[in-house]
Amino acid sequence: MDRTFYMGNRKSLYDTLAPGSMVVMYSGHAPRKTADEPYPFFADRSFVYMTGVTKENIIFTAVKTDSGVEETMFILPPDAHAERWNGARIKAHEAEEISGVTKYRYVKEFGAYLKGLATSGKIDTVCLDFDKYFENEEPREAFVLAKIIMKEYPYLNLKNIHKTIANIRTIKKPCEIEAMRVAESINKEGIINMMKASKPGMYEYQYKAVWDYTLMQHGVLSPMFPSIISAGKNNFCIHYYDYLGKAQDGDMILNDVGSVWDFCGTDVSRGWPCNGKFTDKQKVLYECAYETSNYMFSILKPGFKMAEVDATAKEYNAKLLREVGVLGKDEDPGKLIWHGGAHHVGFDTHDVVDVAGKAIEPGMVFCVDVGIYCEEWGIGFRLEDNCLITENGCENLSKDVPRSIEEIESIMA
Ligand SMILES: [Mn+2]
Repeated sequence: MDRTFYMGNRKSLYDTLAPGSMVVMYSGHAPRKTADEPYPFFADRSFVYMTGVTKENIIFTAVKTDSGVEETMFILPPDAHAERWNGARIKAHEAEEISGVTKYRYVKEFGAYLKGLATSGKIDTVCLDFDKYFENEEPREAFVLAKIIMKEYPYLNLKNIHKTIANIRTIKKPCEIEAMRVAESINKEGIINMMKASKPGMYEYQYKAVWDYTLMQHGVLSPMFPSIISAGKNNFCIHYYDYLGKAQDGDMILNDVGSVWDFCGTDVSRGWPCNGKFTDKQKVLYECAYETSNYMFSILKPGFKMAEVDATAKEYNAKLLREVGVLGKDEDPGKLIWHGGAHHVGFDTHDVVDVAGKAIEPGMVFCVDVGIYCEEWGIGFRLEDNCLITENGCENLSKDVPRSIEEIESIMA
């Protein structure tokens, strides 16, 4: 991404703030895994969305006054010993090239910098991304700072900018869409490679190896999210990560995977018979999912209520399943349809967006996920694509990943 993207994102944030506001954002730190080994570091995605910087323990601040906005990034100081072991730390000119932020200090100066501002009368509000997901999670840096501010500078207001950032992240910029297109082309290659390699007796981890290999060949060192790749009855676990099962002749393979490019993620699911030939029962169920997905892409457009996407897909899918006699007239569709999946994708797989109660708008990208799980027949799979909303309708960004029975069978022949 060009730095003008990050500068534009920050400007959108500043436009929502009153003079006297100070923004503080953290890249985060990796939790400890075991012994002296931390988990691999993964920078906070809102921090990356605003700065492009992906290094650990970096702080970004912006102070808005009547005369403008002053941005400062706090980086780690040079440390020959630490850098010999763990690699070079980011330098000011490198961070400037990426982010467009021009003023730099070292992290250890942050406390004094904050004190100077807090006691100068220049700021009255500190704006933090209070991002909390799990009840018992370790408090993120924003919560730690908030505690300090309440104790040391109780006259300052605290403002939560989580929803504001989510709102800015909701509509994708053209460069994000272009990055997603690159990721989708890698998805296509990876999924076709898995389809071509597929055969009875193949282990789930062998499918995963094909997928990971394809991504690595494109310099995508890690997929967007932990890949879900399963065979047969394991497909009935929606978030399955064991990879130890073996495809038996007649099994369906399910995968729910996504590549990423320039931080922009994708999330695509396909299902196929491991032997390359759909049985009659697999065809009946697959056609229902396929028709439902096609129907959704034919109706989604600006103005459609976001909250109704999943319900509409479920209703249509249930209608088809009833028509073919798989679902009884009075049976609950929940028997076969276990989930929706209309989540937005972007810098996060389940993207941080603000769409509650809102209508669909151009530039939104979300998944259309149609899953059918028929335990009685031992067949479960999902068909998930990435829907970009356009001015007049929508576009299926993952349409080139084989979707129809004919396409899948001909690739696997
Ligand atoms: Mn999904």
